[in-house]
Amino acid sequence: HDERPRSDSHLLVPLIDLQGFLSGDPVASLEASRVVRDACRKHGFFLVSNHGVDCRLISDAHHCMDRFFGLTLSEKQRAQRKLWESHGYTSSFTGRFHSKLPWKETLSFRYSAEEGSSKVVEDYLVDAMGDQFKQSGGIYQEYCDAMSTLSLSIMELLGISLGVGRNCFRDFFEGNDSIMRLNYYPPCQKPDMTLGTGPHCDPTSLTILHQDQVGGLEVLVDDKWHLVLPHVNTFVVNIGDTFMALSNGIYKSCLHRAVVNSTRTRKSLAFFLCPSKEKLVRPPKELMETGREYPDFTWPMLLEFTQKHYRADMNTLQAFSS
Ligand code: AKG
Repeated sequence: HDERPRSDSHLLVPLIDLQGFLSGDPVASLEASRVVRDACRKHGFFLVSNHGVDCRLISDAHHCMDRFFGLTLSEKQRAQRKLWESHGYTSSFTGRFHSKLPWKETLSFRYSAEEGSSKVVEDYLVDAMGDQFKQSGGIYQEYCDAMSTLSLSIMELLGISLGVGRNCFRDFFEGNDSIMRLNYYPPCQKPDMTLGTGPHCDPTSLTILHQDQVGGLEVLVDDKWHLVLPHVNTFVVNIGDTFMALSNGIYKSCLHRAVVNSTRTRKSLAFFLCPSKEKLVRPPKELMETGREYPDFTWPMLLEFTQKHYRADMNTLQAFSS
């Protein structure tokens, strides 16, 4: 699906103003759940504004990325990701990897909303990078806390929109064990020859992405790539495979990718909501009246399958379920 040329159209992703929903306004909530339902049945992508996340925190999180990715390679490699781990630093530019790897550097870490894990992000960064990353660690800890809170509110909205009640999915993701990824895409002299992030569906449950103003996120809808234009102080939200299974296939997890450009570095912050490890992914019974699309599984089972068998031209969730 990564045929050239790059997309010249953009996707009309609905923008949901969350203010009314978050303050409990029933009319605004009904309208928001209707818009979410339409978008999630079609492609699983929508935007949220007035989400309650401090814009200062978002800009601090972007500045900390400049700080980390501006280090020398050997400094960044102190956090080098190990094979089969989802956490740590990766780079397409170290020469150790295959040239087909995407054109980017990433730093990923685990976030836990469980009691007693209130400093897991901060501790990880200080452990990997030393005390000079204490401040960045604190900022990413706060950012992930805000993402976890926002994703639980969005879970309420998804529950309402699917007619299973406000708390159904919210309760399921309390104590979530999630992943945060910082994506850093340097300019590329031949942007048409590569991709920043290759085409994939997120295996996780819900992604909350903040992209800077450069733009480059694309979604495949009706066999065509469409740009998702950046909006200030707005998050891109999308359904992942785990939530697609939880909704018994009613809500879609959709292929997306990121392209690069020849002049500007692009950055994005992706928070991937995941259930805690032992939770059984099984749709609520109201959504299974006409049968089941997928067997029960736990998130680590799907993660392991995706890491071992991922192919851009394959529907991972379907392959995992068959
Ligand atoms: C990912 O990190 O999985 C993405 O899809 C990133 C998309 C982007 O950078 O816009």
